[in-house]
Amino acid sequence: MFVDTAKVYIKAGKGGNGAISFRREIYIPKGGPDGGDGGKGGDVVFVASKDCDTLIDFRFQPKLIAEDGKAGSGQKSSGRSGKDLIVEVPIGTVVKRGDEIVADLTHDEERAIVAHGGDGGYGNWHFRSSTRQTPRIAELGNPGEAYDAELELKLLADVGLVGFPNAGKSTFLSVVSNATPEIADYPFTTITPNLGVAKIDDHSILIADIPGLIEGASEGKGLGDRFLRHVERTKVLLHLIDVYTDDAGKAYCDIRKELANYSDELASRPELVVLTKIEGVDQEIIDMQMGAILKENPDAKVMAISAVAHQGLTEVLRELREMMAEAEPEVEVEAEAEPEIPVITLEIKEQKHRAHHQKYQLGERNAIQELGADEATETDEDI
Ligand SMILES: Nc1nc2c(ncn2[C@@H]2O[C@H](COP(=O)(O)OP(=O)(O)OP(=O)(O)O)[C@@H](O)[C@H]2O)c(=O)[nH]1
Ligand SMILES: [Mg+2]
Repeated sequence: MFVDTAKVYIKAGKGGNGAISFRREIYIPKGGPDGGDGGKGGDVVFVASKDCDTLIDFRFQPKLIAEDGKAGSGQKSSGRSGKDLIVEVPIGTVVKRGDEIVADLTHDEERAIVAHGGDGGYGNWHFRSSTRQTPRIAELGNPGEAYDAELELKLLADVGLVGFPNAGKSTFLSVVSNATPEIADYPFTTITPNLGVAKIDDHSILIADIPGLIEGASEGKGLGDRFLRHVERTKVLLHLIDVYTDDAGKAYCDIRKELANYSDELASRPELVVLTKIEGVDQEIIDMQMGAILKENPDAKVMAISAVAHQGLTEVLRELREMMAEAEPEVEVEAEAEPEIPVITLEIKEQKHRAHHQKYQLGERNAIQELGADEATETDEDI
């Protein structure tokens, strides 16, 4: 089953608590504080994978929770960090938190942290100072990010096929590409999108075939217009019209109206209009239907093909290729710049340390309150 939306709960791990502990060793009656820091909570990380093509798994696993960090312990031991939760998603997955887009994974193996784990708390070893030799305070770990997310799959293709049911969209895809979509002489044969790669003049064109649209699709008629999400990100639309239709001009306008109702952006996408099934049809009829389309839109680019007789296909692919290049001029790829290496100087470390001390200069009572005394991890180690 092809599933292109899912709702999931995402939660990163909580940071481990810092420990309150004091050194207890024979011959050292008053050992100093030695409570270690808590470990960082695990992140929730999404990775796009070409081996994954629907969001169906998330319907069965709606909670994605990364591991918490472990608490610190005595002898300045830091707690172990929580493991990141790595989740594979299809290429083209958009992660939304309300209206905010948290991630949009468009390439194979692209990664995004969709929820950050909380930092671990400092152990009491961090809070020693000349005036406070027995700090009975430690920090709690921070909670990890958590939210309800909406996942949406929007296929990434160069060309999107639109048109009425039976216009010949899947047939076109099957003859120009490696795809093997279902084809039949009844409307709504295609109920889930198909992708195929066509080759033309040493270039590849990724084409998306979606279910047919009908008048009123934007109000839910037929299969509705929700599949248009899969052509939303294409560079060019290929609008197919059956040459046997009564009035190609009206057919053209009906589909244009549905595209406009879906989004202005989609309606303004470069479009190639193509009459299909022209083998065995008089040139007069073809000209008449082309004229009817041009009457509605004098700027329309109109061509004619027969997928069955392999007529006009190369010309259409070449035109699509040119339109794609115009839509997105190819940029010469520059050598990748050296990634900037973050430099942490001793000075920055010192500043961090000082900031922490200042925070707790308020006095032990405040700090303990902040910790919630009973929540602290207390370790006494006797040897
Ligand atoms: N004669 C002729 N028939 C064609 C041609 N292309 C497609 N057909 C026929 O038209 C019918 C519909 O073709 P499909 O490719 O399934 O049409 P579609 O646009 O994908 O239809 P939906 O998936 O229902 O939206 C089938 O019976 C095809 O065999 C063509 O070039 N010539
Ligand atoms: Mg089809």
